[in-house]
Amino acid sequence: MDGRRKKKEAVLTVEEALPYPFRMRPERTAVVVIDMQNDFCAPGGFGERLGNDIGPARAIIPVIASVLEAARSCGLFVLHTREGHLPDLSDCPPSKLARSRRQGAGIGDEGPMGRLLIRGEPGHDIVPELAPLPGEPVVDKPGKGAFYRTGLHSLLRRAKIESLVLCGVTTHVCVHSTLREANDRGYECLVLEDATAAFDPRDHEAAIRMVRQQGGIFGWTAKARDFISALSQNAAASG
Ligand code: TIU
Repeated sequence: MDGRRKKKEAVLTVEEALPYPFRMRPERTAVVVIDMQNDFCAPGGFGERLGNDIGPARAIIPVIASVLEAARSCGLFVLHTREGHLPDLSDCPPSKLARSRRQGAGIGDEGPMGRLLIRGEPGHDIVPELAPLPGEPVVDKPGKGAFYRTGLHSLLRRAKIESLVLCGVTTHVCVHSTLREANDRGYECLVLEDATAAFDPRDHEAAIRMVRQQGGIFGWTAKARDFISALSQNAAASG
């Protein structure tokens, strides 16, 4: 037409992914780090107050850090999410509030990192090791899924993203809710099994198995190192 040839976009493959190799175009792939906040990863936060062991959430911090380092060096789109509510709780469903109180982790109650699960409080901050870089979007969400009452879908569409690589906590709650919402919207999702965690490893294992069952009913799973090595092949190829 105008004589210009469209540049062919690279396609990378995570060969070890299950249930079969995961193919992605790096220019259309986003790494999504879900809810790696003090409220879920630090003592005295919402997660621990719910009665959970935060050990597994803390254990994935260095793994996610290595994923972020690789993704950033390849220029992948990186974004972060945080679960939390407005100080007046106007965006918190009464059902969620009542159940949190019943469990001894009342949303909005005072804790050692400020009010539990409230935007602007220290507990709501992302852990320092995984702090977003300037320019990386942070999507604040009132629900478990990152698409519900947020601008995430528009943000991803504007960036022409078609594939999501999911990290964060917890595998069976916010990661799965986001995965399912993303899957229904047509995104191809890869869940990094050692860069996601649940408070109870049994929940994590079950949630990971659910992703890839029935031929990848929600998407794919892989280890962080396999995703990183797929990215490094790209770096090697483009010199
Ligand atoms: N309770 C639990 O497992 N998770 C949450 O409440 N939120 C997220 O998973 N982020």
